Amino acid sequence: MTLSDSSIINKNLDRITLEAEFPAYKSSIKKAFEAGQAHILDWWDELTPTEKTNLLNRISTINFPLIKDLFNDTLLKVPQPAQGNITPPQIIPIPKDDAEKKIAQRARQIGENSLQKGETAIITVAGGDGTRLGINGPKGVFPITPIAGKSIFQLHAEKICAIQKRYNIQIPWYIMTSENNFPATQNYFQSHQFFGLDSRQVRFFNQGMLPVVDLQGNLLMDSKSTIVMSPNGHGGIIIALREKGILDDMKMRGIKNIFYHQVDNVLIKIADPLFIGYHVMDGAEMSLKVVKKSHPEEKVGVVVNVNGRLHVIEYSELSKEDMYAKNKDGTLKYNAGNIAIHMISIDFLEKIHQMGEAIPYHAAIKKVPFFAEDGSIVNPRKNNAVKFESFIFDILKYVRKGVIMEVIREEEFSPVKNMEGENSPATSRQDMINLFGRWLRNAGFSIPADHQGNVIGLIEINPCFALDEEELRNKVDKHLQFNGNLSL
Ligand code: UD2
Repeated sequence: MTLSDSSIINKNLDRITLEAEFPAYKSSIKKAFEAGQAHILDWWDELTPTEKTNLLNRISTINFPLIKDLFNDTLLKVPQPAQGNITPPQIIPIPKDDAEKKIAQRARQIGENSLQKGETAIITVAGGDGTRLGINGPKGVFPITPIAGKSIFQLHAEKICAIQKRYNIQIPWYIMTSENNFPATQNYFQSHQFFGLDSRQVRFFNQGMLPVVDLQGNLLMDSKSTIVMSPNGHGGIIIALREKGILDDMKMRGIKNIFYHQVDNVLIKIADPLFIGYHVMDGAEMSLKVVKKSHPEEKVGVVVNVNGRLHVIEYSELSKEDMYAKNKDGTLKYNAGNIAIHMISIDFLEKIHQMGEAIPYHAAIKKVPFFAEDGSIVNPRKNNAVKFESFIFDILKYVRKGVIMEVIREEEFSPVKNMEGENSPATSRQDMINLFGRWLRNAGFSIPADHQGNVIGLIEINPCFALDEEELRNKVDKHLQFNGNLSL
């Protein structure tokens, strides 16, 4: 069935009968029909009463006109590159000389004070489906540490434990999940006693879901009674924070700023006092950490100014010309890679809520299995579907003051995205080992490396033993010998 407005679902049932039978769902049924999506009821006669109710409940959550607009706006129009005068932004560099180091020291102190006053909460966005990694379930449960095989979630939790111990505080940790991975995420934490954290400090909340459509704009089904739904992008956090009462919860706890990060970065310096400090020191609304791009086509957005306002141009939306544009010295012109680590002030979030402005959606064309008319499940070989996602960094256009801080990739950024190759579990493990190897070398130990600079052997340092190089230097046994396998 196509997008034409049909009033007959099948030979036994029409819209009027259906609305009469389920008056509570009358307006939703009407909207589905008006949007030309009546095919989602094609198997109505074959459904059990529970399946029927579930399907109607799902239909009632769908904003059909929005989906139609998104399809028409984002897919039928050629994507427009960012309009206006694009310039590289001002960035706080990695401190080199004494003057820069002094400023950094001051920022760190301010960040530590803010942490000690309990003004910072952590938000981990973990609602993505992790399709590129090819796993079934939350990405955060993926075993990642080089020797103990601890999960990404455990690694984050242990870093939080360590920070809490260092500053004698408790940091509220909010984890955004989606309908698809909420139960598995929550059960995972419960069955592991929250990895030593207080269960009351960890709160899960769901982001919204949107239906997935085919290339003609028809909603896809994955069974006779279920519509294919997908998380609405990490920008969905803006609405979810308000709707799920998270912002109120934060305000009640005296939180002023959020440390925001993506679940998949295993080198994340959670609640980094230096970053918090720069953000607080400048009275910033939203701040970003960036790294120099590793190569022009690296899959990270670039942070730029557009007409003087901060902006991230996503890698998929950056023109080839801008991607390869160079400065006179041969470096990339747009080189500030967004690693999706932000500080966001609560006041700024409130301002956005008050403005009531919608964040735009971006369309992603993907391969999505679906339930076909003949009742079979089709696993398409070509792209067949459109998912709509909003991005957190699109709120940057409302930012009046933001800080961009450059960090060293090898110390802070190694995401697990793909099963193999770049940004895979193998590269993330090696990046962790290499980081620990550098800490040990700087503490005076001999750690062998191959010609690419990769440590030969395995090293794992529990964040509770040492959260950083300095702590390691103070705690490590001076007589330690590295024999190729070291757990601390
Ligand atoms: C993201 C950034 C990119 C760069 C890169 C760094 C976007 C659109 N692009 O690219 O600029 O910073 O990360 O690693 O963000 N998530 C949700 N809900 C959703 C979708 C995603 O919580 O509906 C989470 C997901 O669990 C993950 C994070 O957002 O933690 C990033 O998602 P992704 O891996 O799809 O983003 P990616 O790699 O395309």
